[in-house]
Amino acid sequence: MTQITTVATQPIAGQKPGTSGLRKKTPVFMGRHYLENFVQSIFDVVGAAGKTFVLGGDGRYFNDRAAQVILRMAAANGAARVIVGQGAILSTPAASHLIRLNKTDGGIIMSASHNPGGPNEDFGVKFNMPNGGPAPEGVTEAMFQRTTEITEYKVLEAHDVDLSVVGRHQLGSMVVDVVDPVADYAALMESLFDFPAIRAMFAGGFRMRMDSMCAVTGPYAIEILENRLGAEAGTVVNGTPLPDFGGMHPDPNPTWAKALMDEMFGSAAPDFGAASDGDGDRNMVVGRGIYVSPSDSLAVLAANAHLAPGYAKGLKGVARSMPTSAAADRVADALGIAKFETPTGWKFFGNLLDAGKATICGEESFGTGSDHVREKDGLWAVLLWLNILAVRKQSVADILAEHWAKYGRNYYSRHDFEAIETAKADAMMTALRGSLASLRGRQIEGMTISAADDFAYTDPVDGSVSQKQGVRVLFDDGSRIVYRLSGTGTEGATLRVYLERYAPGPGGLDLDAQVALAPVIRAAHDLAGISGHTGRTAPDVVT
Ligand code: VG1
Ligand code: CO
Repeated sequence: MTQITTVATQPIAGQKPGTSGLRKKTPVFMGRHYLENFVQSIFDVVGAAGKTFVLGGDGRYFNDRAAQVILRMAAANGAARVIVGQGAILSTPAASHLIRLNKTDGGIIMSASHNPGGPNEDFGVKFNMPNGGPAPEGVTEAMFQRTTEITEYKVLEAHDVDLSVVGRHQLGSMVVDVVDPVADYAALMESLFDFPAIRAMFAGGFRMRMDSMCAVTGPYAIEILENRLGAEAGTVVNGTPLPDFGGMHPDPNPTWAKALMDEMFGSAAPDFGAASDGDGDRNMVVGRGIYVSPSDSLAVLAANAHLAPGYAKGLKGVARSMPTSAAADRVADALGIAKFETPTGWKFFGNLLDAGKATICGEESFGTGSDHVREKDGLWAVLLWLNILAVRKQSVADILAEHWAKYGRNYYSRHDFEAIETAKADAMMTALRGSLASLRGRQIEGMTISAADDFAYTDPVDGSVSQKQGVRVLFDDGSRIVYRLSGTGTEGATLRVYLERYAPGPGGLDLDAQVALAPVIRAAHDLAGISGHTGRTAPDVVT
């Protein structure tokens, strides 16, 4: 027998979703009423009665248990049907696709993305809308409000649903459809890219390394790259999703994907390398002996997307997050298409994609995607790169060199200062914000500050306004510094400093980015008083 129980509860402080959903330490999520309060708040805001949702996660520790709780709560709240990835697994872009494909009322994704997983690491839950994209600020704010006043939640008393095999189950009066997490996504990729051309490139001896970092993309990458495109067996490494990601930190950047970087810069380097993050929405691409900065990757993809069948008609527009370099803007200008600058976080791209204003979007944090789903999509970016390489028959290094020669180069780097005491980071940002009015005209490191502000965004589609999205300092020579605090961390504060400098070419295009940016980096430390406020003189992670 199954029976709906109403459990009395009390609000738990601090259940406030950040840049992408609610992220906390796993033991916090596993604490009494914690997951339940948040899930009930989601259902209270979006409504569950008679609705269909998608459910899946990145496979981290607690993913399987949380899925059972969410299913029982969905059933108790009157949902009609939930589509779950087999083993409760779904990459974020695959979940977005399933929401759209099945025209569901949204979906719940269990992931803390790049944050490490395990009993003492991180867990997270995010809600995606019927368009497949992350809930916008208005909705996440309503969910947070709900968590502050919740008094009860509903759960069905029932056995676990067997999620290990594909098929249909009944949970109370709700249907649970367990689906292959890869099949529909792989079919979508096949509809966008020239698989025969890429297959021919692999058959011709092209070699790549894909590091799935023991996170969710392994099964997707093995099916698509090895099985469908014929890349040699073993192309995908760390391809089995593990609850603790094998102890890896599944953040695809040169620091955390060091093994891949070493291989790509070594003597036996393959032609192309890539890595993706915990939930599969982000990517790093590397050529033989050359690192592709995410901002440059976005620009190259925008400039060459028409070479892939799915984008042969051209792009409607290109959108980038504010801290992302202006390299993509130059491509948009050259193509004569619209360009957009949004706050950090994929939720801000959704309206532009839905309204048909932009086709390709990207963030400096290794996220790129298009209107094929409403999330950033790591494997999509890898496949678009492969399609471009198959058509142009050039190396990654040659493609980048040609790109810079044509558009100039936006030298770019992000410096992260992690686990700073929150009060100190806040004090630094407050002081910086207080100094903005006086910065204009100031000279530093041979540059003159032409403007300084706190980025605010008015959504061009629905008119909603998002304030305080990051401090920008602009210089007369086109250089730029951006400061903001991370909204995805779970320990103290992470300060992100984004550094950019433009070199028009033809000379000065092949410097090391840190060397080219040295004056901007010094100015960034000076202007914000980073060491005075935080005690830090050097970043923990440089990308
Ligand atoms: C970071 C990135 C941001 C990205 C977000 C979620 O946010 O900077 O660009 O959208 O992570 O990505 P923050 O607030 O820590 O800077 V994912 O793939 O890790 O969910
Ligand atoms: Co992610």
